[in-house]
Amino acid sequence: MTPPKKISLTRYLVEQQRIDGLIPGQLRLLLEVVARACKSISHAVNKGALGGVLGSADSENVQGEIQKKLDIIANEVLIEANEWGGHLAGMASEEMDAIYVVPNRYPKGEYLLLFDPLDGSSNIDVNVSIGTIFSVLHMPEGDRGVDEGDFLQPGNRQVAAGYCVYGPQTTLVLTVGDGVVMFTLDREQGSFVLTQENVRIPADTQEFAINMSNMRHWAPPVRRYIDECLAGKEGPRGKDFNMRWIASMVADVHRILTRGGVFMYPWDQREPNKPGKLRLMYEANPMAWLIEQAGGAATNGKERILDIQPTKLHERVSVILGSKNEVERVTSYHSGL
Ligand code: P6P
Repeated sequence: MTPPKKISLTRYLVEQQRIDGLIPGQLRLLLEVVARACKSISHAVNKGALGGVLGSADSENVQGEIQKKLDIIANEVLIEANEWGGHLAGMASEEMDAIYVVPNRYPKGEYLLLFDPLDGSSNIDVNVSIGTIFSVLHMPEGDRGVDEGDFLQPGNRQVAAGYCVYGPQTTLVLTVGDGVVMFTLDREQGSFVLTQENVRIPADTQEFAINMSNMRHWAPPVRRYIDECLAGKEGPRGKDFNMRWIASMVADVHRILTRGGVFMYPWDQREPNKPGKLRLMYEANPMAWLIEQAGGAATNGKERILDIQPTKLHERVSVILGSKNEVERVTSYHSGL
């Protein structure tokens, strides 16, 4: 029997560009450069202690979080890989306070790239899956220089979004608005190979993901939803639920894209002025688009995440995403239904 045809990321993007025009040449170049950067990050992550890349970098990022060495390495890899290609006007990263404008020594392109270079950093030193999350926007019209305001577009304006999860496999997950596809890194060939097309999330689930240690701080609608799940088949849901919490959004979202579920990092009263822990521009927006493109839903408890108009580059948001019927139930509890 002839082996199944291996379709590389490059071939997939070229064929998609030819078929539906959703991937103009510059965007195809951007996605291939990001994928190559993720391969380099995967290599560094896989080396772990052997590469001297574990542990803290003894510095803080704009979020006030202690940076891991790999956070900084991943950020530098993405910047260096993307700045010279002529496809970008600028970049924004969880690890950098200000935007990164492509230096004048390189040509500027029409796209903006936003990323969390290494999400789930608390898992790096304990060998648990982590990942890179990225979002692509179009530079607004006008031939003036790029500034932070150009990045402040709602998630429904993304032209591409994805992540690369560094786990037992290194898997790149991508949408350009025509569904979700997955590519697994073939380390022998050094290329991403198409391993899943038309990813779909079941509308119902029996699996929720939330950090239960924050239970006493949750708002009543979240507490009600989780209490009902915990009540199991004797309770109002009439079925038992399972719980997962990897504390790495990329890994939790990958599980949901693979078998369904609901992921929640809601507002809580620990820091009432913060809408949530996760960042809108380079965590919630790309993940929300992937989830919706796979048939799921993503809200902040009150509105669709992709419709939120950002006001600050590093603003945070409450996140409820995954199987559509569960997300709609949690959201309905927030409106008192
Ligand atoms: P906690 C990782 O730091 C992250 O930003 C997400 O990837 C993850 O879902 C969340 O924070 C984990 O937060 O409070 O459970 O450590």
